[in-house]
Amino acid sequence: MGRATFYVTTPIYYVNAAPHLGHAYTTIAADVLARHHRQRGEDVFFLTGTDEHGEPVKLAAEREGVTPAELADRNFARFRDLAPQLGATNDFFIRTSDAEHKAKVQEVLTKVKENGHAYEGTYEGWYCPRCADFKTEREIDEGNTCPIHHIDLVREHEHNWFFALSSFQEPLERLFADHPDFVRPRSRYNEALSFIKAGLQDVSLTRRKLDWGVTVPWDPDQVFYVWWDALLNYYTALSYAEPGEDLTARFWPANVQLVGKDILKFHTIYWPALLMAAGLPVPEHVVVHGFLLMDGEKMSKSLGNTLDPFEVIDRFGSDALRYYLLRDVSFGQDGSVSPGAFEERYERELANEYGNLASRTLAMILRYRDGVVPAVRHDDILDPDFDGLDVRVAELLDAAELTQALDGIWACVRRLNRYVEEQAPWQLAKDPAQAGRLDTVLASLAEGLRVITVLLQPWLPATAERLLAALGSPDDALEAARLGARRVSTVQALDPPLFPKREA
Ligand code: ME8
Repeated sequence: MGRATFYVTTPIYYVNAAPHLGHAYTTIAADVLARHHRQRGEDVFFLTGTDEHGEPVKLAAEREGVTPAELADRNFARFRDLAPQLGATNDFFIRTSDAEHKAKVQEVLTKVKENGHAYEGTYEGWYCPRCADFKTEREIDEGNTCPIHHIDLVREHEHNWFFALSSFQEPLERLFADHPDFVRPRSRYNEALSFIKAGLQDVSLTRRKLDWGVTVPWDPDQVFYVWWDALLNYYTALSYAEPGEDLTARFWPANVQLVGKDILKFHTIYWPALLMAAGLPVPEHVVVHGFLLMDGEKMSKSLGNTLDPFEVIDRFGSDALRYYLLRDVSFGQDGSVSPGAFEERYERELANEYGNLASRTLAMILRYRDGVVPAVRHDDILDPDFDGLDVRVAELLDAAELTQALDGIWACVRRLNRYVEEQAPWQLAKDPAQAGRLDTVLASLAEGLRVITVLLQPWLPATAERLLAALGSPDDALEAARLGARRVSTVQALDPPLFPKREA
């Protein structure tokens, strides 16, 4: 049997403006999962990219006086470059303007039509051009406004091809019944299911009014409705991401598709229905996270109150940003973020709790044992906290509990700090009769630090690489994340420290 595979995706971001912290958030979360599954030795594929078609991009281009293609070319690069700056290890970056993507979209959607799920009809209803969303009655705010963008909805009347979404009512209900973890967390599963239960209406498959998109092969005056084109990226990318190799059979269906709650309907309802219509398997899990809030409002390009992730990374490094976002905002929920809260966590947790623990541990081993870690077994007193931690972290990440998993590891960072205070190695060092005890304490600190650092690697990859190197034990596989699983022999000092003090 081959290695287990793991395919994780982020939404593809609209190129109508520059990336902001909200986009960084999803990409970081996906990267944590990708890195964790690589630590398990799995064959991982991690996809992100840009959504370049449709009204959101076309309207933004008009406002800026450029063509949609020019706007896309300018902005896609900023999303592409953001990923590595976040420390994200995506295996491919898809653009929906890629010729291979467009051809594959045409192929799949033609199949949907051949399978009898498309028909011609007239759409009449409310539409949000920013969401590119045909709103149902229950998704409309007072005065016919968009609940996400707070702008007036447009009354659309157009003759299109339709996708027979309503005929997937029963198959979707069955999917949800058979796979209670198809959508995570549970509250989002319930939200999606109640949307289905309220009765599904057919949706436009194509748009006649728009020319910025993938041409409909059987009706070349039209383009496909941008959401179908966009959703299919998760599938099309596999066919051309690797030159000369089609990865579809290896990685489809996706294991985890991460999305923000704003696009729940598309990913938990439209997307599985489309795949069924095309005769393709549906993803294993759609994981829906909440919004990062600033001053209580959703941060978004159209609201204009964005916080620049590039700036945060410049000052504090990407690990600090990754840590802060996943620690401070309980994954799945909405949560406020602020520069003040960021700086506080940086100081108290990263610099003092973890950074100092690392510096002290290495400094004491250097001072008291010339940098050689005593070859003795770790202190049993740590076992209750460390035993099974690797398994708990893996289980929590399997359940998309990214914050809880991090919290669990952090409890052990704090445990080691208490251990230092309790054992007071600087006192033991004064008494030659306590040399054996000091050996145990130093070996336990080095080993504990190594284990938590391996476990923290998905959140703090650059830090983990540095610290594991300083500990002389670079192996960051998950199976190394147990006390005694690897030997730390000699250590080196860390200069500069892991999380240096910054000016406020
Ligand atoms: O919706 N908090 O693109 P988009 C947390 N192109 N996450 C946020 C966020 C916030 N304040 N703001 C944005 C689109 N996000 C479509 C998707 S997929 C086939 C097509 C993240 O540029 C979150 O993941 O508006 C959200 O779902 C996504 O960015 C929306 O990005």
